[in-house]
Amino acid sequence: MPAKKPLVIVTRKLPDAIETRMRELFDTRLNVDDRAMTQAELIDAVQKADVLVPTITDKVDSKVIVRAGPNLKLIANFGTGVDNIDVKTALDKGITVTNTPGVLTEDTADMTMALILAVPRRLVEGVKEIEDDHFKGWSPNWMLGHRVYGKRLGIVGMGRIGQAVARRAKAFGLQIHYHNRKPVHPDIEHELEATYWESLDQMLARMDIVSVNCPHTPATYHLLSARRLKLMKPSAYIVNTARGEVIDENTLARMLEAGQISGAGLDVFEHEPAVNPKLLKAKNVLLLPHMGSATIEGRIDMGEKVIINIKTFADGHKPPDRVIPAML
Ligand code: 8YV
Repeated sequence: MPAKKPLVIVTRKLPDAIETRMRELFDTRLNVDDRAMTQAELIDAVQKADVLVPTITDKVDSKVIVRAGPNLKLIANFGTGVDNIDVKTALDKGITVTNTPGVLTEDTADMTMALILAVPRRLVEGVKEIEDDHFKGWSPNWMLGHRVYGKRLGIVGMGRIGQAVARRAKAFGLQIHYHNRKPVHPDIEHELEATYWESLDQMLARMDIVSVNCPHTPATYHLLSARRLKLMKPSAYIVNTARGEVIDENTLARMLEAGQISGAGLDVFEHEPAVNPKLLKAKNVLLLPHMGSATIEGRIDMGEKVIINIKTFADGHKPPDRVIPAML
C-alpha cells in the first residue's frame, strides 16, 4: 500500500456521512448515480484501485480478480456475506478481503422474527383484506392463522444472527432447536434452552418453523435440497433472511403451490433480484426485497466498519474483519 492516500473505489452510493469521511481519509471515487457496475466496469475498477469497496450487487468473481492491477491489495466488502466475491482467488493473489460482521445482526434478526410472526398469522393477507375492502365485520372463522407460541423453531446456522433470532424467538415462547457445523458453547445453549441436532434431516422433519440463518458457501448451496424440503411437515413454515441459494427455490415454490408446506417468508432469492414467478403466484408467502439489514443505523455502522478496515490496512496493520479460508 503506497504511503500516499490509497485510491478507494466504491461501487455503490453509501450513506452521506460515510462518503464524506471516506473522502477525508482516502482518495475516494464514489458512485453518485448508484448504478450497479457492469463486469467491464468492475474490471476497470480493480485495475486502477488500491482498495475496492463492493456490495452484494457486484460479482467480484475470478474473472474480475485475475485482471486486478498490481495496486489492488484490499477488497473491503460493504456487507457481511462474501459470496459475491471469489475470496479464494483473491487470497491466492495476495489480496486481503474484509467484511462487516456484527453490525447487522440485530436488524436481520428483527426481520427474521417479523417473518416468523407474520407468515403463520397471515399478516400481509390481513392488510390486503382491508385494502381490498373485504372486511365486513368480525366472525369466528375470519382470517385464522396458526399459533406461534409453543411451536418448535429449527434454526439452520447458529452464528451471530441465528443466536439473535433464537433470543427473540425464546421470548415469544418458541422452543429453540438448531443445526450447525458444531454445537454452540454450552452457556449459550443453556441460556437459549436450545437443542442441537447434528442431523439436519432429523431436525427438519420435526420442526414447525424453520429459519435459514447460515451463510451461502459451496457447502451450504441447496443445503435445503428437494429431498430435505420434502422431509418437512406439510404444516411447517420456512423463513429465509440469509441467502436464496441455500434453498432449492424451485422445489420450495412447487411445494408451496401444491400445499406440501404451509408457507414461507423470504427476504432473499436464489437469482436475485429475479423472483421465481411461482413464488409470486403463491398465496402462502411473504416476499421482501432483501431488506433484512436495511436500517439507516445499520448502513452507517457497516460503512464505519469498512472505513476502519481500510484505514487499519492502509496504516500497515491487519484489518479487524479479515475473511479467512476457514470461514468459507
Ligand atoms: C447487505 C447482506 O445489505 O451483509 C449481508 O450479507 O446480506 C445484506 O443485508 C448486503 O450484503 C450489502 O452488500
